[in-house]
Amino acid sequence: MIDLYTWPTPNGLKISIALEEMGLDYTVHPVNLGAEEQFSDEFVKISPASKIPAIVDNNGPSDSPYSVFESGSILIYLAEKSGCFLPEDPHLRLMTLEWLMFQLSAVGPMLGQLGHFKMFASEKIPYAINRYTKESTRTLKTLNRRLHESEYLAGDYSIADIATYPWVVSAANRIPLDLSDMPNLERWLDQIEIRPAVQKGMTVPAPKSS
Ligand SMILES: N[C@@H](CCC(=O)N[C@@H](CS)C(=O)NCC(=O)O)C(=O)O
Repeated sequence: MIDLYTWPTPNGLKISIALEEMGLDYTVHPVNLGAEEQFSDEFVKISPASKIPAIVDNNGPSDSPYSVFESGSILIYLAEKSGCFLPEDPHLRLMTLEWLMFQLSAVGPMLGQLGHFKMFASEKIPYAINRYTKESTRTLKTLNRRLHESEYLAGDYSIADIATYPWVVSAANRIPLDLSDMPNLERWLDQIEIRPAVQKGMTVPAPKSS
């Protein structure tokens, strides 16, 4: 059984989608970022930078509990544990890791900063909003070009798609950025959206009923 420490943000949703896709049993532990629960002493032992997501695999290597932080590391760990969504073929594996790294180093950070300056900053700073709109659009156009030549980011559906999907959903629906001139990206979104595991993973953690 895996303990998942998460909150409904794109970085958290990647891991619930992956766990659902891989059919791994997990227990959800919501870490309420608004209440600053990520800074608790208990959570920092699992996630040293006080960020979600993090996991504890109670049946880790040598069958002992094993904690993993950073969403990219968690995705690679889960893919290797389950044998799913990270090909063994060296070329396909490298391609998957390239697109995964592109999400981790460009798509997520640029959209994250854009979301911050557009939605949360108390002072609206046009330079920052313009800069991150431009850089975010640039990453999305890169994905759109890639998806013109490939059905999924690295050939078959993989952890690269799982990592990128919740960020593109956020770009389209929350920030929002206009994707209408990126038809390949829209086609890819539609293809992933209908996957039952994705639909389930996108609802984790479920809102508390009052
Ligand atoms: N590089 C990290 C980024 C994780 C991250 O930024 N998590 C955000 C939520 S999406 C968070 O925990 N924010 C709380 C904080 O910064 O205090 C990863 O990919 O796991």
